[in-house]
Amino acid sequence: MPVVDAAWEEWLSSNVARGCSPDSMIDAMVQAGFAADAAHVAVHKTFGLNPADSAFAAAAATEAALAKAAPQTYQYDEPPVARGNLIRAYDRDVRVLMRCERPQVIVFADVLSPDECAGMIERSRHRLKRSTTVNPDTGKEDVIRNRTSEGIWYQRGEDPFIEKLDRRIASLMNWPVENGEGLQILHYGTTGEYRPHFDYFPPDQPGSAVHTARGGQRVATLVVYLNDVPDGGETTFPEAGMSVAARQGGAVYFRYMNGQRQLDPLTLHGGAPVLDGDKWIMTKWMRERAYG
Ligand code: PD2
Ligand code: ZN
Repeated sequence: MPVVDAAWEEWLSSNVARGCSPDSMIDAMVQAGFAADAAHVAVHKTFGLNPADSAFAAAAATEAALAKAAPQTYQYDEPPVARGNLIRAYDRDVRVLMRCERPQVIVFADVLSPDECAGMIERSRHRLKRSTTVNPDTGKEDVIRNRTSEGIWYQRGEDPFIEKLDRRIASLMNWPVENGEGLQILHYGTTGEYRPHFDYFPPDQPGSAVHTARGGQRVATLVVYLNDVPDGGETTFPEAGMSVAARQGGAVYFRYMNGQRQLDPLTLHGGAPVLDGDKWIMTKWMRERAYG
């Protein structure tokens, strides 16, 4: 189990300064392998609150502490995605269903056709491996309980079909295709979930440097739903009180790094437990520079 060393103390204070909520910080620490009570104590000490005092949990105390921390607010500059209700993305017209400004989230329909979704599932089904999560201390990929799914990665442009999807998605996200990581396919069975997390690599966690050495920080994500999920499996944004249902061919885009390289804590997100059936998604993460 990790310990609250100097790097974690730095992470705690910078997250308080950025305006993260205590709950989101506790979630992130638990995701990184801390016991819930240890995370709870560390977070509340950083907020200058006494963890033994039951009043500290009261919303008023939390609000006061947040106000005192004088967060450096994330600046919402213009996202790169085109305006309008229909976007020509390389070889396909993609419909916009919803746009949210804070955090920057866009929901699309028709990113992939039903045949393309089925083709992606079929070519991936036999190659799945249990998914991993980045260990914040070491930067290595660990299999942990917070992510109960199986997945595979495709190399960028590894065959003409994958290359077409890489180009379509880069065009939709309006970000260079070279800055994209390879497509990842994930499969969740019933009860499978991915607890709330950030897709960016927290700058103050020791393990992040291993990942940002190639291509820099992640800037935005596109999650494409490859099947309809009968119940559960939404992509949730707990800080924004928002969730997106999985509809075949649809997708959710979210952007978390602005032009000043600030990171948006409101993009905390997760994959809710699948309550009926299973769930297939395809994810593209974009970096600030070429991901060579
Ligand atoms: O499965 C999802 O909806 C989901 C939600 C959030 C997947 C990811 N993040 C991810 O793969 O990062
Ligand atoms: Zn994610």
